[in-house]
Amino acid sequence: MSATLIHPTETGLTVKNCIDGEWVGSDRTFQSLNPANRDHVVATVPQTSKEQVEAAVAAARRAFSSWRELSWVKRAEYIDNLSQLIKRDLEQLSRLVTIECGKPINEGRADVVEALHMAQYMAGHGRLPYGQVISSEIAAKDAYIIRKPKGVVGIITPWNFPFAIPLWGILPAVLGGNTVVFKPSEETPVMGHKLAELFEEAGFPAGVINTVHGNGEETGAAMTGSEGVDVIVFTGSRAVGSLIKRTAVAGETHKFVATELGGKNAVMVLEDADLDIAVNAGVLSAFKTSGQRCVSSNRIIVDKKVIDAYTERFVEKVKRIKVGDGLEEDTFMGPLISQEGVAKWHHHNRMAVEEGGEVLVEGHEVTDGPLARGNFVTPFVYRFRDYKENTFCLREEAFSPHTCIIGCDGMEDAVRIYNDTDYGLAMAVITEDYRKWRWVRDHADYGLGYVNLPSIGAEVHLPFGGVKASGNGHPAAETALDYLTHRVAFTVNHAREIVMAQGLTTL
Ligand code: UN1
Repeated sequence: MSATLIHPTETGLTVKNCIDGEWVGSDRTFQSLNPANRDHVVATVPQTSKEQVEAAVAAARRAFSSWRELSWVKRAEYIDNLSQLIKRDLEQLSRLVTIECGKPINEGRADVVEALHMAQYMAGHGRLPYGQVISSEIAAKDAYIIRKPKGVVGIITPWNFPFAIPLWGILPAVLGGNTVVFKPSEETPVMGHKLAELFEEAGFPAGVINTVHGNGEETGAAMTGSEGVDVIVFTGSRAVGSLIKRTAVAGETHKFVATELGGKNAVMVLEDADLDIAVNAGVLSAFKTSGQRCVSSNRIIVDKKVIDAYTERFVEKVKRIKVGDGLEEDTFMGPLISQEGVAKWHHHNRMAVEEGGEVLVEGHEVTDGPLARGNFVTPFVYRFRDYKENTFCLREEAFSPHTCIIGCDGMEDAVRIYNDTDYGLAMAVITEDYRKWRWVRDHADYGLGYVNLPSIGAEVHLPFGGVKASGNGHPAAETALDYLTHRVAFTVNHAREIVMAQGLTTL
């Protein structure tokens, strides 16, 4: 375990809102605490009121008319500027990710690298076609499908990828000609502030990307309720996502909401699996980011023919996990984000025991030694040799290092168990048999599927999203341009008379 928990240089940063190019505070503030050491205040942050949110929305609306006039290539050049700044600051930004959200430094870097990839991808996209030319029934007509911006996009993002996930929405939005109001998670405002500083340095004109800080109840609700917002892109919990879906679009026909919510993901280990890959995939899926990815797996569904061998090797590996300060390169699991996260982890563990799970690794909260002032817990692993339906522990997302090995009878049973939740985000199947993974591919419900890999680790040029309660079918990253722009039809007649399609007569 770590002996150093003081992160001496990054203390007491001041975070501001950026509205219409002006850096402004608020009369109310809150603090961002280091999850590895709650005595360390990383920043003081404005709590943004409804009026300030409306000012940001108005600024975005004003900026929209000139921003949409620019070419896609020109808008992409601002994004290219941003990618160069991210590269320049990569180490410093990665360290800040680790300090503010607790992820070990290799994951802090991966977050910033993933953001960089999104910037590179969108910068390149500016030179791709933004529409299609389509043949008409009438030879003298040319028809086009072109993309047009939707207007003002509100983007609300989570703390667990505080640098990458905002760019999954912001960059396609601005490339498409929209303007943005961005609310970073209240757990990771410093990373939101860093993004806002880089947007300014990259030269984005005032008002194109406005950043407001604050909680969901006041600031988030003001954004989703604002009449001036045309699209809401939300990544976060199922509870908040369904609240937004119910309230944001009520009575406002123009407003569109894209939600990216949780998962109760799984790794399925079939009887022919390579057990080295299966164990590794299980550990990475369950415990990377301390289980705090929406694609983390709380379930490892293992064929009963190999469950004993699997369990032994899995537990042995889990016991070697190093929990500690994320700034130490060999730390595998950092702290949970908050004390609420720790309480939720305890609750899920208690429910697993109450519902009959056989505990294999008794996780504990670290309450003494140098980690005691952080939100540190160790992995919790349990087993159900036979699947138990209608449980809390096997159906509800724990978002923490809490995972269950579940026995199954063959491939079809594995998929039946996998599908038995409200969610459908990420799954992995471990098998050497190409017929089996193809069957799983076609019968499991998911937005991100993997073979001989963990359920985590998606790349930005793929759609990121889920089915069922995991979202509303509008994935982020690769796919976001689709719903952040309108695809409009545009038809031009080149003849000297009007000839109608479908054989319609004219006078
Ligand atoms: C999340 O799970 O909250 O696929 C985002 C991954 C990362 C993104 C995860 N690229 O694991």
